[in-house]
Formats: sequence, C-alpha cells, structure tokens
Amino acid sequence: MTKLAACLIAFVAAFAVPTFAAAQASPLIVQNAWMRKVPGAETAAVYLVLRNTGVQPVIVVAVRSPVASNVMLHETSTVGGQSQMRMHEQLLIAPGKTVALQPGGLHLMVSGFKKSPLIGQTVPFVLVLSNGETVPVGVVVRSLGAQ
Ligand SMILES: [Cu+2]
Repeated sequence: MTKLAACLIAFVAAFAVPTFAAAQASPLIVQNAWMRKVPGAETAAVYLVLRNTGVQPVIVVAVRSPVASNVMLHETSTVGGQSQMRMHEQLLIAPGKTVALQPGGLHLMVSGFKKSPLIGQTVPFVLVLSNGETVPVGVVVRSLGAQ
C-alpha cells in the first residue's frame, strides 16, 4: 500500500512538472494599453506595447473582449498620400523585441460593442497566443484627443 502511494506521488509529480512550467509567468509583457473611443463611433482603436522577454517568438493569433463581438489586428499605412488599413492574421514578437501598436500604425480594431465603454474605464481584453496561452490585458479608455 505504501509502495502504491509512493508510486502515485511519483506519477503525480512527473505530470505536475509540465503543469507548473506552463503556469509560469508569460514572457509577454503588455504595457500602456489604451483605447481611443470616439463618442458615437461604432469602432474604436486599441493601442499597446508588447514586449517579448522570452527566448522563443511570441505569436498573437487572436484578441477577444467580452465588451465587443469583433477585435481585429489592423495596420494603418499611407500609400500615395492616402491612409489605408490592412488586416493581419497574426502578430509575431521576436525574442527580446518590443512591438508597439500606436496611432498611425498597428492597432487593434474593435467593433460590435455590446456596451459603449466610458472614458476612464478599464476594459478587459485577452490576447490569444499560438501556443494556446491567453494573456489578460486591461485597456484604459481615453478621449478622442488622447495621444
Ligand atoms: Cu483599423
């Protein structure tokens, strides 16, 4: 009986190790997450800074929020003097690199608001990574004039 118990403990320990490894803090650090909300507009842009402190690439494959039905990864670029928005399927952050989503470039495009966020509120978002990991992000709602 004692032998069986010891065996079970060994078994549990063997399987617990990868679980603990997975539960470690994500190498992805999210900073300065904010949303520019234009009153009355049906879409809003979210900006944030993503830093990969790990040794493997981090790939964001989806973004979700309970407040909106649709979050897309967009990039604004100026082509021939005209501002255009392009959709990206995913966003790769190389090891040791920082990617800034900021006005005039990469951003998250949020649409289908279930409830209009108010200035000053922090709205929950979740980044879904290619390894299945999810990273929660609090996005602060700022006014139209915010930079
Ligand atoms: Cu956009």
